[in-house]
Amino acid sequence: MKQTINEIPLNKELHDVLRQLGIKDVNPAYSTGLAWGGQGSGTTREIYSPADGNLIASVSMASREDYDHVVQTAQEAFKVWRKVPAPKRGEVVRQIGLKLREHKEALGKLVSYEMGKILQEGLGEVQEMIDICDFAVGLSRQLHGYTMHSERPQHRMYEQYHPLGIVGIISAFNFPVAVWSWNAMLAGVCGDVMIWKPSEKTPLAAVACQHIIREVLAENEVPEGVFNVIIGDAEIGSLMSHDNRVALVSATGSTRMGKKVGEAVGARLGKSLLELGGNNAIIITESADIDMAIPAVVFGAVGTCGQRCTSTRRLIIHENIYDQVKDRLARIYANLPIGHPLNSTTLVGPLIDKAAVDAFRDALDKVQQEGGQLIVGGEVLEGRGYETGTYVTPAIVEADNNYATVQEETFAPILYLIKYSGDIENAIDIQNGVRQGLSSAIFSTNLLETEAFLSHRGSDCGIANVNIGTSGAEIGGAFGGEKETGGGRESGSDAWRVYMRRQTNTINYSREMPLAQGIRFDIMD
Ligand code: UN1
Repeated sequence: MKQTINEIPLNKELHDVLRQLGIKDVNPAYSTGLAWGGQGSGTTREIYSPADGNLIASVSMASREDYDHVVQTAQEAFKVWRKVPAPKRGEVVRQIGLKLREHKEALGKLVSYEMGKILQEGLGEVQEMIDICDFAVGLSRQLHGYTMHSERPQHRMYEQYHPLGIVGIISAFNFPVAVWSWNAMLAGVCGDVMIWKPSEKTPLAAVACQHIIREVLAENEVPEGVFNVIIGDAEIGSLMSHDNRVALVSATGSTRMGKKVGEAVGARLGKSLLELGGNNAIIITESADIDMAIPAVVFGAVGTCGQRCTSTRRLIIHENIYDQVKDRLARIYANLPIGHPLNSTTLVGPLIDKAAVDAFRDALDKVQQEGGQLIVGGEVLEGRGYETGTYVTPAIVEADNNYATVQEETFAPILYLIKYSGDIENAIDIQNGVRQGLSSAIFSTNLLETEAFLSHRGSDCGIANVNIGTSGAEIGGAFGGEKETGGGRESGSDAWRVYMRRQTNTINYSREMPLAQGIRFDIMD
């Protein structure tokens, strides 16, 4: 049964938001660009807002048959899309960027309401989509390879990049739309076709994006199935990972999930792009401008309620300024405005669900058993406005980097304070002393310290910032990390290359047939 948005108990403003986004009924199992459908696997999933507990939508979960149908539609679309010149594909992405500008407010609100991040961050996420569209448009005229000089006379060599085919995109709840767009807009100009499996916790934002894109596809007579979305659980992710028809699987989420995807894709020698857990630290040295460091730390640690993969989880502070930093942070944390994410004065919204609250509480219990000292926060809020049980007070804990709890990524607002003494090398050792390697930062006004942090003996992360926090990267740089973070790079720089296959071409325009390496192979003819 299809459910129309009029049947959903939402306030008028959110009805208007869904209408503006073109959503009239909300339970498709999949969309292949121009068609919505799917019987689903028989199960529906109800989506409740973590902000106020209201039912936003129920969506059908895709079945194996639905999945196959989407793959076949994508395969057909690829035959056409790959023939469209890249700058013309860029033109379609340019129009998607324009539509996103039109719908920025509405989509930002939906992201905020469905996921729980504050409106400012919801809008920022849509801005990130607009930015990657602009980036991809420029890129559509720059998908270039090198040319080389051949060792043989009247020969030339060059390399070119061709589209891969189907790109599977598995995205996480915390960035329900932006991380998909990093992949989809680049892969789109590269000539690939996309199958997007959004998090089953935030499918509605994905449905909204598909509505926005659908208009652009129709206006440009782009075939059904260039951009596809499929709503399903882990089984769909697993089908994609094992499926030879899916050339690249780009997955964002936990290290546990990424290992499964990486293993399955690796076993069939497919390509994967993994953006997994982080355990990001900021080092504050004795020479730091503390007035600059404090707001960066607070945004990094409590922004998105600590649910970014780039969230600041560890603060490594020089012993001479440790108490000063600790006291200032504790004062700020005691007064953080925590509440409904669409309320403009709120800085901290809810966690995504009760399971996240349990993980938050468990980590705090464990770290205290290990010897950690809770300085502030750690409560689950109750009472008016907090009826969902998903609102918590961000916590600060004094801890040791070697505690098992500190070594884990807990997707919640817990900031571990770690004291260091001596020189910068000690701080860097602590910073690198975890299994994850996504983002890192140093606050220092001493060039010797900042350069040590950036040197080959410095941070081992994919992102290393100076006098900027760990989160909130711009789309222009390559985004991703080392070690258990998975090694993938998405978004800016030359990350586009992973969405294409590279081909080396050697062309002989002489009338001779010389072999490379001077090999003589004289046949009798
Ligand atoms: C993520 O949390 O998966 O750098 C992505 C940032 C954002 C993207 C985060 N631009 O925090």
